[in-house]
Amino acid sequence: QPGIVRVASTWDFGVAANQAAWTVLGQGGHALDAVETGVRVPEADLKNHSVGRAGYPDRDGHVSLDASIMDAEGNCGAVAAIEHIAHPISVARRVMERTPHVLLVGDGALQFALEQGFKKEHLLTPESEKAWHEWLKTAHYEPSINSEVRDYGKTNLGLPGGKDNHDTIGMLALDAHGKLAGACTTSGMAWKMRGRVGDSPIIGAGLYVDGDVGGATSTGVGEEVIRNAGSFLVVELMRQGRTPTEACKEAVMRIIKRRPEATKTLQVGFLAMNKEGEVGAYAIQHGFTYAVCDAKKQDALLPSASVY
Ligand code: SD4
Repeated sequence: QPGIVRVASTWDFGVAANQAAWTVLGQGGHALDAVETGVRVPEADLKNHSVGRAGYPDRDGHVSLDASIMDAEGNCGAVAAIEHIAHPISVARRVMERTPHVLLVGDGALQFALEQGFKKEHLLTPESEKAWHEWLKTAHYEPSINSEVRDYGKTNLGLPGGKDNHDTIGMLALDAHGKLAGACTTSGMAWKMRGRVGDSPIIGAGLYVDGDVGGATSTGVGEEVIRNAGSFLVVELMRQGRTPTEACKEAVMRIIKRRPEATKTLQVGFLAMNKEGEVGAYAIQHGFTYAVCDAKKQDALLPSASVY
């Protein structure tokens, strides 16, 4: 009997991204096409300062993007610190499908994208440039917990630091053929050091999919996720029998256990989907949200449970 067809993604802009993914999934299309189509929406959104075009730059003013994509068979591709390409997720997919490699970075990733026919563009918008000039006045790097507008009720928990610092999109989909796929794309932490790479393009950190078990993706301070091989950990915990929510919670607790003090004031959120299409999430801090779309819930936005 046919199983559930579903897509889930991080944060409130996941709603629009899911709807785009649903145009593929709802017609019996493939999960891999769905996640690529879905995350291209926030990549193109000029109001979103943490993904793709209009993403906030690094401290030297360069918009540098990270993205990864993975299917149920362990095929994967990623780009890191790529500049001037509006849809890094599509370059990541080309890395997966047209090279013998998994990850291309920086100038090499750009060269490959141009060879593949992607257009070289200026991605720093006047608004993002203005925000960067504002930031330069203090040049104080302190990731905010959640973007203010997305924080349910509390505003950055009264903590210092900039707003709109992060909000990556991670997306997981299960198609009518019973296949899972995932994608993750971001401009990374605003005002990061030049050359800094986060968790999003690191397979096993920001994204992991295993067709026998499920998939996971993450958002928040990538350094903490890389340190703990976060998304791989979530999938392995599901393999051991945890529900998606239990697995996300345990991975969050592992991150906190490693650095109890530092993690009091930073955000990491995980989103997971098992191969039955069950979805769960967990975050360190209050304020993480995720969007779920299937034939019944066309555009549900849900608050994640959290430690604080
Ligand atoms: C990073 N994890 O580059 C990304 C940023 C992010 O929500 O997720 N923001 O570390």
